Amino acid sequence: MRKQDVDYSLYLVTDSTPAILGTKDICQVVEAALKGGVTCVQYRDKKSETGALIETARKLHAITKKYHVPLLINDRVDVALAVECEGVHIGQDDMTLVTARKSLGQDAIIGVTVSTLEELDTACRGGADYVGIGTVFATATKDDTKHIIGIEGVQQMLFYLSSSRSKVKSVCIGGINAANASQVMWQSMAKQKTLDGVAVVSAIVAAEDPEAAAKDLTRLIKTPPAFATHVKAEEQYRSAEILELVPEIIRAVHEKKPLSHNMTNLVVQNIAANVALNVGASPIMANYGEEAKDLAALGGALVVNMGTVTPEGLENYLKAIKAYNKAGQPIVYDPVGAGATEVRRSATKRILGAGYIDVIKGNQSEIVSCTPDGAQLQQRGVDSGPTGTDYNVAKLSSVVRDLATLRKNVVVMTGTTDYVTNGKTVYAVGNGHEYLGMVTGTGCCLGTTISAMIAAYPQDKLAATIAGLLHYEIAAELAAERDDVRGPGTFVPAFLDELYRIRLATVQGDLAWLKRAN
Ligand code: 3NM
Ligand code: MG
Repeated sequence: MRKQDVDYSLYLVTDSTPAILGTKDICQVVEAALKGGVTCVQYRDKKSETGALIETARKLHAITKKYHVPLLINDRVDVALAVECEGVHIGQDDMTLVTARKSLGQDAIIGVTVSTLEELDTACRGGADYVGIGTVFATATKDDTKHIIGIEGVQQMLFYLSSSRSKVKSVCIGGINAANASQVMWQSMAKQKTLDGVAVVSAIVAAEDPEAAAKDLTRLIKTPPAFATHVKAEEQYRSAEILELVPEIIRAVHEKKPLSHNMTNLVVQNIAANVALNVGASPIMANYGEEAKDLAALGGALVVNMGTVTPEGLENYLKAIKAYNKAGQPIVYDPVGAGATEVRRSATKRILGAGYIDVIKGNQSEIVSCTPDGAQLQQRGVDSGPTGTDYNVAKLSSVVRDLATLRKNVVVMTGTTDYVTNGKTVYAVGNGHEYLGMVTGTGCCLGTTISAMIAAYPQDKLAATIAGLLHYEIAAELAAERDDVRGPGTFVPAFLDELYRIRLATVQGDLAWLKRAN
């Protein structure tokens, strides 16, 4: 087998410790895994003596050869030489790539563990055949992991490989299993460059049936996750084209009456439920994560609103996100006050790391706090802008665009002008009224409105999000202008009226309200 032709798609790393291998026989596990579809095997044993290592490696090589799959040895060039297997995998604390290459020659496969861009660069320049990118998620299998890099970290590495037109192959490692494999493959993609595969230890070695586990993983890494099916990443509209879709989207909400499942804060539950009803959705305010599985099956959308986050609440959000991702139903995340406290910053990280979010909606500082380098930014209160930063329109546009590109989703940054993008064009929406800022919960209710739109119109979440913004903000304008509205207090009931009236008018074909879109 030529080393350039090696298939890294399901890369098994072995572990001989009782905690993972149990009482199973390592050779039987590897053979079962190969039957299940494993395409590359690394023998990793940090404890055994050299003699025993060589003996086991020899047996494993006899097995992998039958399946035409390469066997690599972790760290030990001497063992690889002794058994004449296909190569080695070296970590950052092991012997250098140059030394290993000298000993093994050009035809050997040499892989290197990388967790920073610097290490990746060194590995590429040094002639690595592939890199093992990690640690993606915290894992009990390796207790001395240095960096947990998340899917975002993997994506940065792929971005580098793509930009440098590198031919070095890549797999990622750390906490990969059947629940996240397809998501990791899809979400880490950068500039059309995908991982060549995933590397797993416990997902196969600790499995009761390693063959079935490998089969399952083989299928999952080739299948896009449920939530990816409706993403039109390439979509780009002229503004007028989006406006043409708006009535269709509002009608879809009216006809489907989608579930809007709100996990929201105590302040806004009542008004959010009323807003959902009047835009035509069916609201449920359910903060208990265990319910999410059943609710996700009803075909609606989830709103995760971090307004009054608690440790228990956070665990509930994470459960619900997993359930909605699994069902392929959309999620809106409202990172209320994301930068205000350490608790919220870390909650945001966990929420964004827990799964795929279809739409992130927040004010300037909240959106900035969701960006990889914005996590440091301090925020004064839940409604303030980023401090010490002079954000002009160009900067705001690039912040939302970069975040949407990174997340492969839709990002909405609200303000006097709202910015919406799926990572391509940034659309500015200038509608709304100052009364929205004088009543509590109106930002949160926009998240609820968007959830109704994307649940009813999942085939185009960008257009659905913009439809939600226009419906919502034009209703505010119409309400504020009414004679019976004399301030923020009388505004609230009038606003609910106008949300309702816009929906009915649209269903009846009266689109006069939409002429106010700007
Ligand atoms: N290397 P599991 S993480 C062997 O980050 C190894 O370099 C890692 O085990 C790294 O698939 C890891 O059971 C263990 O999470 C991965
Ligand atoms: Mg090592």
